[in-house]
Amino acid sequence: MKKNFYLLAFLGFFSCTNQIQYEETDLKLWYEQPAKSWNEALPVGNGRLGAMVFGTVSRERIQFNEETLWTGEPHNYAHEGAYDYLDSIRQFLFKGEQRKAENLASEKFMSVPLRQMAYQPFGDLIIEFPGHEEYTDYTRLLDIQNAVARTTYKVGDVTYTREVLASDPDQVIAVQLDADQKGALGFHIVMNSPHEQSEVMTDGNQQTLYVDVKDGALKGIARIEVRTKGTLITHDSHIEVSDATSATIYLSASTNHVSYQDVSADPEEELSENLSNLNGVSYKKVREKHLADYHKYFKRFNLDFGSNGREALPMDKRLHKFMEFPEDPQLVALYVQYGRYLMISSSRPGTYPANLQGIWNKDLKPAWGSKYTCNINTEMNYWPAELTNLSDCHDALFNMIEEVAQTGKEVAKVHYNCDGWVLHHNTDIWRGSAPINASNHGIWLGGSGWLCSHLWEHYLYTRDIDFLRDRAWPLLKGAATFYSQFLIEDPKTGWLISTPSNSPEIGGLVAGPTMDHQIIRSLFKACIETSEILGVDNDFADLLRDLTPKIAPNQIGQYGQLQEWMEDKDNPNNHHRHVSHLWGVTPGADITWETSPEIMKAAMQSLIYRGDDGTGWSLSWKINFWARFMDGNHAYELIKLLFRVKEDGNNTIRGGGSYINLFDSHPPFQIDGNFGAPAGMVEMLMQSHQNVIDLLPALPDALPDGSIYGVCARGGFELSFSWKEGILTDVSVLSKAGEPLRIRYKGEVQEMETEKGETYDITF
Ligand code: FUC
Repeated sequence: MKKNFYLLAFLGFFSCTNQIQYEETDLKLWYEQPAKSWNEALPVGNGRLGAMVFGTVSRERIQFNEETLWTGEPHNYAHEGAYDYLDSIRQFLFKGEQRKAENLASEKFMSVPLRQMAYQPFGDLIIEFPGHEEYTDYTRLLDIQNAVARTTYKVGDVTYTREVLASDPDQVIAVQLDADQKGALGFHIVMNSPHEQSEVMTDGNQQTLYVDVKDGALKGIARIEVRTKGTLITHDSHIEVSDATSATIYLSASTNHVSYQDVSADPEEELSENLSNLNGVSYKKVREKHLADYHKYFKRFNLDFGSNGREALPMDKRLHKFMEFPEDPQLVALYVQYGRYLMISSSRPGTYPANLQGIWNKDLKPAWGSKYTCNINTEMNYWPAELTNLSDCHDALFNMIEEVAQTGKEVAKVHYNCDGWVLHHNTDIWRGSAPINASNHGIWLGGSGWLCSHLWEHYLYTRDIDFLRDRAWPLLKGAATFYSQFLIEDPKTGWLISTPSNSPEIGGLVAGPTMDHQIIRSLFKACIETSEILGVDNDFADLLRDLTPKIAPNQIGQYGQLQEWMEDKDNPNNHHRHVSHLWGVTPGADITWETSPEIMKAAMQSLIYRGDDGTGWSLSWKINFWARFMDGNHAYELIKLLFRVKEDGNNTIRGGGSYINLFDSHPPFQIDGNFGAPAGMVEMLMQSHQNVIDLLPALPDALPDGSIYGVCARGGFELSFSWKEGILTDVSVLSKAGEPLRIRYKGEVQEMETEKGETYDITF
């Protein structure tokens, strides 16, 4: 646009960056070279805005996202007239004519359109540093204790430091550039975008990127503002800074999305407000506010397994070393904390939940649309939320459930002529809830029930009765209402079954997959208990009491396995990544060693047949299973598989693993494993799903010493405990809800009344 000189002194913004004290921490991912690809770059995020920092020297790339930029537009995906075919589909299945059922369903029963929409990248911030082609003393790191990414290097005898953070209180991504010698900093900065319909305008110390998503109604605006005491020149295409010692760049981005029904927001309004709120505010202040805010979440929990010094290795070398010598206790603790970091960075109260890639995505056509797959992935993202003391981050998931319950009401009526609401195996930002992709796996009925278990679990952990009454109950009741009308008597067995459905994503369309029944039973149980707690809806609870024992039970098959279907047709040589019929073991609690030891044994047998390998999330689920089977050493075997190094273009390892930025690899990158594994790792140390808190139920030999602080248990308890040479040494329990405490170690149970707010030291 225009070319002018723009001196920031004029505006009165000064950043006193020389006063920033960079903290030392072992909780970091660090490297001796810049990222060669996106899967080596380091993620920052504030729940809404996310960025991947490459740390490339002469041309820095910071690829960014905003969580509401998707393809598509508000849309009702229900298939008018679908219900007319429900009975015929069921009858085909009852007669064993699966192909006919699938064909009819493909034609008449699927979502319109068949596929849902995709999450989009926003743009790239490119900062060029002329003359920095040769450099020495390079390091880059992600400090997860403080949620900052930092790169340092030297050109000649000048040390340059860059720091990037995503601030929730200030709603910006902030980039701080420093040289340790006066006037030695100079760079060119520009934004660009992979979107065909995008445009950049430069004005003074600001550049604005306008993005218009090609296939849909969403538009985004991103703006950077450069603040420096150096010389700033505005060019048509970029902003040039020279003779500076430091510079701060604030990036803000917004879209016109309001909700799944409404795209009438003015992105300019939110964006300029966020930037103008920072008028006169230094990076140091933004950083201080960011740290205080982040620490509020992060510091509630700590985990220490000791160290054998491997943190001295950069992460790429460290992972390779682990593959050879799988002892690195600090890496396991770091992985748990990295999961918490990613959760705080992708899920804040008021935002939307983490999708298949959290909030980080570089592709216009990301794998599986980077949507919300609800037959494992989305739920797995929230497994560590309550357990690792990030209960408030769970709110992001609840926001989505509330929306999907609205669209799911329509689908319940149009497809099943039922009241209540239903979600099949996927949703997107438009909250599609009808069955998508193909009838052999899209018609799966468990999405709504599984998501509801998160609302109930939130209550079990927090005992927040207002939440249960005002937010959870209408959703639980709606989902259970649907299933109570949808379940139908199986002509062969007389049991109530879920049909048509499938056992995710194996075996095609069937009548009565085991998983659905486990989910529905658990939901009914939660509803009956809620009705008792709140003293409401007794008649509805009575209906569920009547239906529950009629639902097809877990069955043991010919190979000693837990049957995945009504018929005893499991193939013990099938190593499929999904293990859905073990839902009742975890995340459900339908099957336990105490309540149903035979079924538990059969479930374990099923998992042995399935084998140890799998995609990233599958490995992570198996860590959780082995923790519940109380075999910590087997769980550790899965950790070894999850820590296999995956490098772009290196296909020697076929299953899941970890990229060198510790992102979970399906492959490709999918964030679920980053969340599922931490839950399993912590469940090796503590479990609370059996009306008792179990200490060290599945401690692997590889983690003989350690301590944990701030881990949460159902009943509103927060625990801290330590162990040495595999033996528990001390335990203290904070009672946040005044519930009675039952706690167990090596078979010895202690029981006591507690008072809200009191901490109890327990000795075994
Ligand atoms: C389900 C899984 C795949 C993948 C996809 C996003 O379809 O079966 O492995 O995780 O979701």
